[in-house]
Amino acid sequence: MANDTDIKPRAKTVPKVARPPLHKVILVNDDFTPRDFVVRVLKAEFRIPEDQAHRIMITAHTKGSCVVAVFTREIAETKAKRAVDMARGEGFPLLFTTEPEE
Ligand code: TYC
Repeated sequence: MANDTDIKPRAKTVPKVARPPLHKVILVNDDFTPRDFVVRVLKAEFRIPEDQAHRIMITAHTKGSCVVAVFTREIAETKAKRAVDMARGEGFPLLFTTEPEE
């Protein structure tokens, strides 16, 4: 039964779960790294299947760069660094950069 002591419920609070901002890993073209090696790095470090890795490599080769994938900042930076280290180990100038997604 309604009376003067009824407590008015507050407006429901919607719990906000903030999503971490994502960062792109970008593959940059160069004139020296062999195509096969670029594909091998994409497969090994980013777990990208052969056909997709080949398409990403060709896009970077023809357009100058290509987004490989997006991750949280730390994962993007770690993967980019490991991929670059893999290339340096073989003496290739291959470059992966990271940047925040719009
Ligand atoms: N341009 C290189 C070649 O012709 C291949 C290549 C593709 C290198 C993509 C880097 O991000 C790259 N051997």
